[in-house]
Amino acid sequence: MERKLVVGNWKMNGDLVGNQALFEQLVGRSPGSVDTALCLPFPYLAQGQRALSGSATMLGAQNLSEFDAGAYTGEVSGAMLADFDCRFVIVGHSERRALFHEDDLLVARKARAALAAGLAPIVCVGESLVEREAGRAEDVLLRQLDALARVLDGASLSRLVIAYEPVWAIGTGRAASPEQVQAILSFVRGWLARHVVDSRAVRVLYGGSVKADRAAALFSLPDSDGGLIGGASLIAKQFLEICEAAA
Ligand code: G2H
Repeated sequence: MERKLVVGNWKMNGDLVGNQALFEQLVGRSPGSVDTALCLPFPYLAQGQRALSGSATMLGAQNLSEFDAGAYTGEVSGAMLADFDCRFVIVGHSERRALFHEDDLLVARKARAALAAGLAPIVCVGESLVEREAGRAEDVLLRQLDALARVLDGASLSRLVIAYEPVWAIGTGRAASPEQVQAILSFVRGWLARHVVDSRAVRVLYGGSVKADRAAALFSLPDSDGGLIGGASLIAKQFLEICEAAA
């Protein structure tokens, strides 16, 4: 896709005062030629909705329930996120897969719930270090992607955003090399081409220790449509420089 997408994933960080300062430093400052979004913790969505209203930066969340409504204590539905003008929701982040036991099919059902609520799910896929070193990276990706195709039809798959996030490069400072990233982005593109009519319409992002100094090299890869940015999205200068690198 022509326009790159840069998404900040704040993870479980922030507070009302600090968020406000960050919004003031960010809003209206990202380049107009790049799509940007911030995925906030649930309690701060209302604050984000106010702060981002009228700006080009879109709002997102980091998780949602696979269910629509009902007796699911502690869950948050896609419709609730849409009520706060969320456009995106991260689904199946490796931290949720590893720490909260989300499996491939649950992730796919959450993606389906997001689409039903009119949200664009940013579905995270990626292999662990052990899996990579065993030469199984593509097998793992295939398993994660195939689960999506078991739950979603081609038209629904075409509305996903896919984020390749190698687990070994997340928050470790150990970013994957551009060659490693391109190899997997191309693999994901190949999978999409077999499942989606207009596979080029699907954005494929990279995430994992992206910092301003490496962003341009990653964004210029042939199969890159942008990035999912964790730690660096909490620092306005870093995040804006990353957005500039995508322009
Ligand atoms: C990967 C990424 C954003 P970070 O989790 O989702 O985080 O940039 O801190 O590695």
